[in-house]
Amino acid sequence: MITVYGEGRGFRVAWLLEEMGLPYRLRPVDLLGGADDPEFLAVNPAGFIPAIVDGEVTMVESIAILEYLLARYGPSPLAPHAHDPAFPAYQQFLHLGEAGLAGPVNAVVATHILGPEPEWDNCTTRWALRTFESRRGLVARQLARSPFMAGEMFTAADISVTYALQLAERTGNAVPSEAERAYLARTTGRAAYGRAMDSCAATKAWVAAMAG
Ligand SMILES: N[C@@H](CCC(=O)N[C@@H](CS)C(=O)NCC(=O)O)C(=O)O
Repeated sequence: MITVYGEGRGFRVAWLLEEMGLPYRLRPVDLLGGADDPEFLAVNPAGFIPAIVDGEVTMVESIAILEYLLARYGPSPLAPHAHDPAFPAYQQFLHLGEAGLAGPVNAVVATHILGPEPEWDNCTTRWALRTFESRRGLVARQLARSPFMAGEMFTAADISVTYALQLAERTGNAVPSEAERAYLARTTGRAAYGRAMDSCAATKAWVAAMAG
């Protein structure tokens, strides 16, 4: 049984596990509560989420975890083979979803959570948002060409990018374009997305609270 520690980007992991039909349990981690959590810190002494424990394997970094699960428990249509024409775009957008999109948004979100309001607008947060927007342009270009990041088929790259676009929208850092909205409807309309949302109680509560 795979244990997923923490939601946030752990949602990506839960979604993939649901897509692949692999059993898992979600172990909540309260990052903001500041509570001592020795069991979690023994898994990830760096104290960030998500982390997984799969038997002898302990891992962090959501995209690396997706790649691990696909490689160890695949093959899966969610990860095109290296010689598949969809592979380069798959690999690029799988990583761009974190390195180019969600990562920069993190700088803005963390500043808002941790810093006093007069410090929210600074050169680092402005840089982070410009970085996010420029990479978002690559997503827009891809959506003008194909329904999913790697082409005609839904892949783990869409799990990565969907999470990033949702993070930016939910934290008030982006308003989805019409093409992004249609894309998000395609990706989040999947049954596995709904099951992941059901198992990620904190994410579900956050989204419900936002919907009013
Ligand atoms: N690149 C990492 C980012 C992980 C990350 O920033 N996680 C956030 C919550 S989603 C977190 O734990 N922040 C608190 C911290 O970094 O101490 C990944 O994709 O897993």
